[in-house]
Amino acid sequence: MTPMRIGITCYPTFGGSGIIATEIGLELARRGHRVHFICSDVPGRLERFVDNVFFHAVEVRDYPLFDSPYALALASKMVEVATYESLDLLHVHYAIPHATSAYLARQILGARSPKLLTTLHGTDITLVGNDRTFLPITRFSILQSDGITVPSQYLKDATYDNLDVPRSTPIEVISNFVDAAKYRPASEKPWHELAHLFPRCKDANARPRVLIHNSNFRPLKRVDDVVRIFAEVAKTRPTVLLLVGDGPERSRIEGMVRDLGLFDQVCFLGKQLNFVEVLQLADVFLQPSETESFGLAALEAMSCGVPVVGSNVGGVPEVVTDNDSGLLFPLGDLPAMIAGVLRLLDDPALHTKMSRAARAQVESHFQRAPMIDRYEAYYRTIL
Ligand code: GMT
Repeated sequence: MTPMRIGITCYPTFGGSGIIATEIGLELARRGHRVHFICSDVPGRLERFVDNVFFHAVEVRDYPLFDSPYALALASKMVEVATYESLDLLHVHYAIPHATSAYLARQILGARSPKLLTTLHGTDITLVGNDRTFLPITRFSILQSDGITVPSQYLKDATYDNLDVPRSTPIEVISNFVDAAKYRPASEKPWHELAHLFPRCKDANARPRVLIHNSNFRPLKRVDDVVRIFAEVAKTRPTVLLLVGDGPERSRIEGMVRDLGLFDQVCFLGKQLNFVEVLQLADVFLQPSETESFGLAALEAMSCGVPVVGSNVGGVPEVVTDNDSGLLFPLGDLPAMIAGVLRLLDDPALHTKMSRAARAQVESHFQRAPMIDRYEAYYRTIL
């Protein structure tokens, strides 16, 4: 089949939307399509010098008179790349402002315009549901797209409900996915590989249990709940906590950990591009979020055979099956989450069962290749 020329725009962060956009682009390039990333910076997981992959930086300059908005710089860059590279399709991730910039670019390009696919990810919809500042422009830009995808049925419903999008508007649910060959369970969990992070637990014979959390440390991730769960569990079981990621809540959480006297048992790993080896060493992944359209971080943990304990919110139950690949509880129910972690730590048979179920669920429902097949087929339908 004819290779397509595709432009991809995403936030170049360590967040799930950037990871999914990058993985889609890399896999499409491996399949022979020409992929142009149009972003403000190189996405974290984008491998450089890959055949068929090109990167175009959106430059947001400082001017003395006016703020130079990213949305306009992006629209201009989209026009440039679409013209020079004869793009067939623009695939933008996260509606605000990417779908709006793409709309503007397409108005400028007129008949030469590429088609537009918008993938919604999470707060681009749920935030607009609560704070209507961007409602008209987001709703309009989404409706101007030739195709819309979401990673969960939950986000599809939220888009209809929160944005007042007519239910007759087609929205495809294409799940997020993981590279299950890379994110796989470790055959053993050698504690010595982590021991140096926790000087007080040097004794190789006394392997503590490992809890892990990975997020962008925004308030909705409720990282303080992660710490509270850990603090309670660590009172009676030798346990350490690994915190991956960084963001606005990091300093407050670090202060909280120190105030609770837990600093020796908690390691802040900061932003990590590749932490699969660390994930493989964990016993439980904690995700007490206020909301998640999907929860890609939990899926990566499941792929490594790490069961999830967290809140039963948003699209999470479409990813984690309660009592099978993890334990889900009402938002903020910390006593229940603590009891859930203790159950998993104290019952090795239950832990093994859930670990295997988590991995099996990834293998049967969340593999990369079938999801890219669906995106590829959807691109062709749109075109
Ligand atoms: O919308 C956000 O909060 C950011 C976004 C991101 O870039 O990670 O997260 C959303 O998209 C991810 C990828 O589809 C999902 O795994 C996250 O659950 C989702 N976040 C929220 O819904 C809060």
